[in-house]
Amino acid sequence: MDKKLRDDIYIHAIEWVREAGEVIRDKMYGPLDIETKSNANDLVTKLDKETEQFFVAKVKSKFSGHFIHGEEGYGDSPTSLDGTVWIIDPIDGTMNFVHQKRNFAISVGIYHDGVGEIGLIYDVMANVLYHAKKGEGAYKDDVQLPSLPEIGNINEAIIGMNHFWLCENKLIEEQVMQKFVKDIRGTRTYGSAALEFAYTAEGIIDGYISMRLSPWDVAAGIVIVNEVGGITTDIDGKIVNMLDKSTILTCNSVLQKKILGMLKEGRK
Ligand code: 2AM
Ligand code: CA
Repeated sequence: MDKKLRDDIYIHAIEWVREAGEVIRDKMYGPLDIETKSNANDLVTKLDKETEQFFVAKVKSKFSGHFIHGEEGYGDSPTSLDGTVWIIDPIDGTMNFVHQKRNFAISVGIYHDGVGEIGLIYDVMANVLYHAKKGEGAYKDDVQLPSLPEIGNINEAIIGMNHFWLCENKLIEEQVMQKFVKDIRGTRTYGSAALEFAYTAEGIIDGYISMRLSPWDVAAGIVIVNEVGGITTDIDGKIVNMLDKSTILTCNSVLQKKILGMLKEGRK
């Protein structure tokens, strides 16, 4: 992608993410019109929808040839990654947004012909922006993030994951998941995949694993983690498909091999 064009897209994307965050902070204590989607705990609010509509309007007015792949379906729902595609989660961690009023993020990944070029994860309540352009490093606000810690033993690793995967896991034997949790140093559950990617990039957790995420949960995070030398695949070690749901493991490459090896033993 042309560097000048990418810089222009990046500047606008950051401006819109901050503007959307401000609107969310203003409106979040008003009526949220909470609905459920795939199950009783899969929540969506008026602000998820309005925020996505805001991005669709902004992107289409400034970059009319770009496509939008957004969680709430107001974009183009593209069937290919040809061209420039904005992969947007207007609120990642909606349960946190509704119940906790913190620990949710706006996640924007911008891909060109399938390559992740820009990643933005905005922690709305903390007013902290994690951002990266491919090949130019990852930043937390103005501070460049160093390369990931070279932790190579899983017994020193803190891994983000949802406890849900210990009780109902269609892909990995529960006993193997339990052994994994016992063998690592600790788990953390933040409830926002995007923030868990950002924390992995920051090195405050050593990785993040999930058995089911959507492209908008991970698109920005993959770009940011790449820039600090991390790697993201599905739990079989395959590249993540940005047009479909997927399992996810993100961490440094040494841990990745060890964790994939452990999980393979329990693969159903
Ligand atoms: P969301 O809040 O945008 O729905 C919670 O552990 C993480 O998983 C959040 O990033 C959440 O994103 C995502 N998530 C929740 N339910 C999901 C589902 N049914 N499919 C895919 N991702 C989901
Ligand atoms: Ca969401």
